[in-house]
Amino acid sequence: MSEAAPQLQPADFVVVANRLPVDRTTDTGGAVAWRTSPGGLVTALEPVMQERHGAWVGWPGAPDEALDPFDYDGYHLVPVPLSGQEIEDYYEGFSNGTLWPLYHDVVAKPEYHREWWDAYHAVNERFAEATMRVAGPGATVWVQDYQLQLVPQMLRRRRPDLRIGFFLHIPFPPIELFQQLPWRRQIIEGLLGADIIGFQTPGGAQNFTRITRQRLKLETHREMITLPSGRSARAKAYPISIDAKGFETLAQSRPVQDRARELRHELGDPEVLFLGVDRLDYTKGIYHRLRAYGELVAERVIDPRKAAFLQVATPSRERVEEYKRLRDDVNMLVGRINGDLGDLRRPAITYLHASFPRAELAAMYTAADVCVVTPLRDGMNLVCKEYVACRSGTDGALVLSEFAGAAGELRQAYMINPYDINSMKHGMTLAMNDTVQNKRRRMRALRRQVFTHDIEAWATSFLDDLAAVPATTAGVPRPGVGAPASRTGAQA
Ligand code: ADQ
Repeated sequence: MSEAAPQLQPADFVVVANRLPVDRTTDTGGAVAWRTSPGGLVTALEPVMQERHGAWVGWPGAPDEALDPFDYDGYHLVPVPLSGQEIEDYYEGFSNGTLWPLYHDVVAKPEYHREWWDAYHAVNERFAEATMRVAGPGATVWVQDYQLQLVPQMLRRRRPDLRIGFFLHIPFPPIELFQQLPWRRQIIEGLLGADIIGFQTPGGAQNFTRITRQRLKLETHREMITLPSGRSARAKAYPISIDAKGFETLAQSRPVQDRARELRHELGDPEVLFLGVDRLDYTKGIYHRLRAYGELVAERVIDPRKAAFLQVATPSRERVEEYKRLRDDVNMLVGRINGDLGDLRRPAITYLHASFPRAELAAMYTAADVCVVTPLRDGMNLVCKEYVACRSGTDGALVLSEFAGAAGELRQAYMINPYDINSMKHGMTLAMNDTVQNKRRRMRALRRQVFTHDIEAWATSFLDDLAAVPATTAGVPRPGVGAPASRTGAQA
């Protein structure tokens, strides 16, 4: 799929993300090629990339790999290399051992290490450098997620002509938690380098605005934050979504419909099929959910001869300690529940620790009567939206945690508090036993929301807002938050 392109033309639209949107494949003859990695972000941005002469800056996914930029599917890919040590310190360390738990309500304990921070800073500089080189005069740059929060400011210092957007895919925590971070001031100033800072929920945007007001003493008015230079930054919610139509079409296809029937059969043709689909992450509440289900089975509220629970979990961040522990805990819990409660014909819970192709996921969503989504905290959560998109028969029931960003939109779900095991048990029971009429009414409302607010609408609303930011003259420095903290008098 990829063609070599040594001559790199300046791009008018640049996406900057930790990972490139492609995976490397090697065929049987040893030839290397690149394949688009599945994901909503790529799907949504590809048309814009192709139209606007785009470039995507990101890490190719393997250590110590210095690759030249190349053309792919009508846009540029600009690989940023990371050493093995940087993967440990910047990615597994600061991104996933410090920021991830801190931003998810400290559901695991964040670790603060100066060498992790140093690597985070250095890698952010490298991303900013690579972006600066590929972005044409006055280009639009869209920086993605928590791994790259310093990039907006670093970029603005180097290239005041750029329009810079930033989107945070995970929650932004309340000030009471955020202020634990030894490098809190640098992170806030890093983000303020953007013209628009996008969050999943209004709550996240408000947390951020409040911090700039209270700790940096900046003036704010609703979404707008005025910087000492006079420039404004806007903190606003843009709830991300999925390619709803794409999922629906896939789910309605003959092979997926057949596979859904086959799946139910393989699971013993249960009367009720529960489903959980997650990355194996401690924020997703997998352990809590399975415990609640185990209790329902133990109490015979659910009869394991009539019901089945399919839980699939993609392996994730396996070198990070907390994730290894979770993997063991879930294995042990499933073993215990099945040992105590399953029978020869059917385990109470079928647990698959693996990643599946999109079509197989669509078959699972199609097959499941109840989808159980119970994060302790989640920026948005796309699984619940994918499930809804696949239910074109307007049947099925969604059990959803109040702590998922999606809860703000999917109000007709069976809402639960994942910290309250009784609430979870009640939600699952209600979803299972509710009248067909009620379920349909709820599902119709959920589907309306997901189909009218899909990934394309998300990207368009962010990019339209960014395009409306007053243009700057290429090459003429425009005032920014590049000012050191002392000049702003800021003390975060
Ligand atoms: P994630 O934490 O990865 O994303 P989520 O939004 O649920 O969480 O997305 C997971 C994706 O992985 C879904 O598209 C799902 O289909 C897929 N997936 C899950 N299990 C799988 C399996 N076993 N095999 C194959 N695919 C699987 C972060 C934030 C979220 C936010 C997204 C997007 O944590 O809150 O919604 O970014 O912004």
